[in-house]
Amino acid sequence: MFDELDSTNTVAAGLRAGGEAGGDGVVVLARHQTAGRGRFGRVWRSRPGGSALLSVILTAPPALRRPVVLTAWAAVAVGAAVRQLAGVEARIKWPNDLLVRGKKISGILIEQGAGGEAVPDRVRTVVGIGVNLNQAPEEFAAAGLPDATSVAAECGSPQDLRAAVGVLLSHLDAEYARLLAGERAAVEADWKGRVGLLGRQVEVELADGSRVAGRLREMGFDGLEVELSAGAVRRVAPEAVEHVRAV
Ligand code: BT5
Repeated sequence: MFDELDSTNTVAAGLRAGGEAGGDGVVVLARHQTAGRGRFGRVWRSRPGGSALLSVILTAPPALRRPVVLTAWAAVAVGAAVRQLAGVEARIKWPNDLLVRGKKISGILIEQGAGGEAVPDRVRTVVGIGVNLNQAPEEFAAAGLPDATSVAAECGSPQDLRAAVGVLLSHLDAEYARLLAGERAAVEADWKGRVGLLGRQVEVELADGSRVAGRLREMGFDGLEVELSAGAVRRVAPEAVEHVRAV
């Protein structure tokens, strides 16, 4: 646990993979980050004590190490923590945001193989999680983030950082235990429920810039099935999907 560092993901990736400090299950926590990152070099904003900021180092077995599985794991655990802390349900916005009433309460940043030596047969993944805890709506507005929210803004009670982090870690542990116990389908079902788009008309934006529109017939770690207007079904791998939106 650090008072201040640049980014928990950067520090976690820099820990020696073979050593105890950089081993499986180690969590790097910070009260404040001076260079918090989102995806594609975007900035993750926080102020001291305002957010839960942490990175988990995982050397997950091959079946679990796909980013879609690990992002879902973190998102399901954050969703359960937000429910426990704020008494509200967070929805997952593909691929890595958690939204309450349409506003972003948490973001997840998965980085694999960045900066760490490989453990034989085990790729190291750093799962970075930021959860907004104590920011007021005015604070977000002043920071240019009108579409952000926090646990305190949702439930009206200021959050103790350590207690909130404890709740978050206990859900991360419990969901990871489910994955390791072979209960991938249970985590997948929770993830699917929190995405909340099954059966709806959606537009899927693919990594190559193309779009697929239709009814989302099924979704899982193995792919999305979109029923096109003519009745044909298009299957896409989660890795090929940039965004999924209801239309
Ligand atoms: C994310 O990226 O949402 C992943 C954020 C991961 C942050 C954690 S904190 C611990 C660990 N260490 C790090 O350095 N990072 C991880 P992305 O989907 O690219 O979204 C970034 C966008 O979210 C920004 O461009 C803003 O629009 C918005 N944003 C920034 N700070 C925010 C906040 N506190 N709350 C809500 N939205 C925010």
